[in-house]
Amino acid sequence: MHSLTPAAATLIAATLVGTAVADTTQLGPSRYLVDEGVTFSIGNNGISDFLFTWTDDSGTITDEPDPTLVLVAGQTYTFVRTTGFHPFVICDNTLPVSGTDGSFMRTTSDGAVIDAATLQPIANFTADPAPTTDAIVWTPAVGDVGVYYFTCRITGHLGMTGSIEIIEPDEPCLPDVNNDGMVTPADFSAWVAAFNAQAPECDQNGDSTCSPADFSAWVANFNAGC
Ligand SMILES: [Ca+2]
Ligand SMILES: [Ca+2]
Ligand SMILES: [Ca+2]
Ligand SMILES: [Cu+2]
Repeated sequence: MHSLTPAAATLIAATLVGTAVADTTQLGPSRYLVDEGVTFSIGNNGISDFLFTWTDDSGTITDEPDPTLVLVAGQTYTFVRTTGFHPFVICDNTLPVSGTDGSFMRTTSDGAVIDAATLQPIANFTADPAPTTDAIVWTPAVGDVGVYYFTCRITGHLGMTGSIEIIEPDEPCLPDVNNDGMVTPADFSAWVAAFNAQAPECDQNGDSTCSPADFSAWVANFNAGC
């Protein structure tokens, strides 16, 4: 059987340039892709906005007013209210709203309409205000892909509204052999280890076998990035 040494791996990896994969990507004004599960700490600005703060490998976003959150099915997101009043609820796309990213407005003051749009069971999709610790913990499934809204359950607080979009997960990132969320030269050593162990991660060309052909496939996948 062919075998590669870590020294050879280091030599080859030194010639490669990696691409980091962020957890939070700002897609536009008030629009954020958050592709790994995080905890959103949610304050508020009067009766105008919920203010979102979260931290991940990309850094910290602080007090973002009513962002549109693009979230990935299969990840677990936690929503915690950190200030008083203003129960935070997550609704489906039957909630009547107008506006766009960062400036959505609920267009109904009918509590029955809000409740009918709130995801079920309502108690699980309501984050009560502090000082409780009544977080929403949501792991949307692939079947949940679509558009949602969050809003304040207090009927007159129309401006405390924003959007959540659930998207399908990306294809697995093949060249990220060590599965640390980044494509770096360290993945070459990891690929060599997988090759020598005949581990599933060795297969970079999708033919379900681990062979020397997967070396050039790994290089191509690495250069393509994720
Ligand atoms: Ca607002
Ligand atoms: Ca990696
Ligand atoms: Ca293969
Ligand atoms: Cu409110």
